[in-house]
Amino acid sequence: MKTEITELLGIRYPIIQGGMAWVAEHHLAAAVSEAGGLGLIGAASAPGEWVREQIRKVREQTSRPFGVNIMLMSPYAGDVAKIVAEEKVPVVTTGAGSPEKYMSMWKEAKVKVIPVVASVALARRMERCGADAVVAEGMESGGHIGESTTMTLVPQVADAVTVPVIAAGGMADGRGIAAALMLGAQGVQLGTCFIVTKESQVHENYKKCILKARDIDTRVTGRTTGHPVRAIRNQMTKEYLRREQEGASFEELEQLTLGGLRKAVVEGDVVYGSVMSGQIAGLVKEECSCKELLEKLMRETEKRLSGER
Ligand code: TUI
Repeated sequence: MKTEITELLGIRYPIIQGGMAWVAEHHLAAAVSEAGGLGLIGAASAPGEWVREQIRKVREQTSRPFGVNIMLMSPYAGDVAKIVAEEKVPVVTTGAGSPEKYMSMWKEAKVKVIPVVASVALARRMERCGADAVVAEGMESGGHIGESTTMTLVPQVADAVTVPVIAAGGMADGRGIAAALMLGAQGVQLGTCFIVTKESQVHENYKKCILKARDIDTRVTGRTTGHPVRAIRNQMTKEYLRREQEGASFEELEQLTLGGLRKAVVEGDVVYGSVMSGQIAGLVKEECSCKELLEKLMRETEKRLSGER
């Protein structure tokens, strides 16, 4: 399938794998890129040299385009931004802020820049400062989220900018992808369904948690602190929401989630850890390889787009 995104990025399918913290490492990113999507390394809060190593490992496994996602709240965001330019990574995506100050450095290195936005205002600002595309991410997504849903955000962003829009949040099959294309997107970014792939290195407990989740099993913590985060409900989200309602301080709440994602992804503590996931987890029912997943998604999408049910 050809879209403005497949042409811009030089990939076979208009599907990007989200830059999920702790989850999106070189095995997953390389598998997605090798299978025809765009794999991303999630830099999250990792130091620059860890990211450089991951970039080199992806390059050992595939010659296809891939990217790095920079979480702009990270203390290492500036270091990672520089390494992305030095290593001439084909694509950079950013989250949790505005990447304006790095833009000229990336442009000079011919890195394609795709900021993740949760509002029309930021999408417009990103286009003005030279973004090649934007990811419009709805609050159905896992992890750090904005206020708008994918259904409302994508068409409004698509009307507001001329660069291609990639939809994110709430999709895990061909119906969702076809719907996003109908809303004006030229591609999609998926996260939750890649967590359970064979190539994903996350702890087995984390995968099981996603596979058995139902439609109503995610919760959003941190709405009062200004850092809303969506994860599968467990003892941690229960306690967090109770303390949040009692008016606990930012510092107290922070203590509850500190290192929680690592605890869930690496140690498999899905009771007290942070099992970040999108609302679509209820639709994710089987573990398969990235290649199988991408092929199934595209088959389903083409079928829906041709009007078949
Ligand atoms: O960034 C994400 N998702 C994430 S980051 C993350 S790591 C983390 N771990 C623990 C606590 C908090 C974060 C986990 N998931 N998605 C992209 C995204 N960006 N969603 C929302 C935004 C966003 C929000 C506000 C982007 C820009 C913004 O305002 C920028 C500005 O300056 O106006």
